[in-house]
Amino acid sequence: MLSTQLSDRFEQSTDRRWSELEHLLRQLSRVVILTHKNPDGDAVGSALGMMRILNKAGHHRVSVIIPDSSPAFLRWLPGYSSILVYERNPESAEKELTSAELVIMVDFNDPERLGTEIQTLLEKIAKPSVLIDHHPGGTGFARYNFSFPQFGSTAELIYEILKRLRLIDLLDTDSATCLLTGIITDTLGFKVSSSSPALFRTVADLLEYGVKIDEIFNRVYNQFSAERLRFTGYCLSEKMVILPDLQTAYIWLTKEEMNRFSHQKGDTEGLVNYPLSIAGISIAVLFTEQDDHIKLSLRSKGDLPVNELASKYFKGGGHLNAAGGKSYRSMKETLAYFEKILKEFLNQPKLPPDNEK
Ligand SMILES: [Mn+2]
Repeated sequence: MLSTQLSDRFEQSTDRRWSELEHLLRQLSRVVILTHKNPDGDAVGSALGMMRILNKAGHHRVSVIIPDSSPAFLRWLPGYSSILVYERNPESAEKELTSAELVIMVDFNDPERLGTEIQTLLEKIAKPSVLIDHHPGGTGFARYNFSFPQFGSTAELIYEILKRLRLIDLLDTDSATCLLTGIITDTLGFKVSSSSPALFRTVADLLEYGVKIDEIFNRVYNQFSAERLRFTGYCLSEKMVILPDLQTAYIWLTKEEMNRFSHQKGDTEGLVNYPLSIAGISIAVLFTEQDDHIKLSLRSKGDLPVNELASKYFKGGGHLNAAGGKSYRSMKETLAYFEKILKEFLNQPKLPPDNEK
């Protein structure tokens, strides 16, 4: 049965694609792994896990480039210190990309998520490129696209790909730690609906390599500063609006408020999940004021598709239960618009009856 389950996980792929990938990895040795901007645990964990395994394969020289810095709670990951941050060191990153023979992009499917500078550079150097991702609705912009939205994280997908490429024997404690961190952060600690039996088999396999799962949870989630916890308290007590009839709660924050709490990059991370712990709330949104727009982070429970809400009304997208979007209106107008379209959105006929209020 196990072999059936494995092949089912790649049902849309053809054998030819896999042999092409194997061939590429055999032929080309200088590899750069690239993530999206604002790299999260899945992006960084996937990139570092893959880097370590390809380096162990012997004939590769692999480096990881991230467009800008990642949150501090990821900087303990094995191999993190070798990462090149493009924003901080564009010359070295450009040199590395120019001399690469293969570019592997992980955890995104829209080239815009690289930022204009890296996008332009990639077009200029025109290297063979591989995309490994789990977001729905990709443009398939790489030369070889491995896009599997049925996976809850890129890290879980990479584990299956390594198995398929017969590289899984090269896994060790460090690479397994990186991949498991990616899985944990993208599944919100196995709390999303994509947490399949197959996922837990993968997690069990990773634990066989001596990964300390409690350490991952502590290092990722129990790293708040006192200021950040107070900021969270402020957001929940002063800035959370509850719309019980629409099963929705949202938090909105101005730049001034974020500055007042000596806000660090990443301090709003996870904030959007708190309202979902209220009984009867199925949609949570965080609105944060940026330089030229309002950023939306959306979360939902069950089968409420916040990615549709994001793409239809807020120039965004993402997963069923976790998505992002943008608004170029003022905060006040954005919130009014959101409340208006939310009613319309929840009244769409395909939602379950208890949401049709
Ligand atoms: Mn991901």
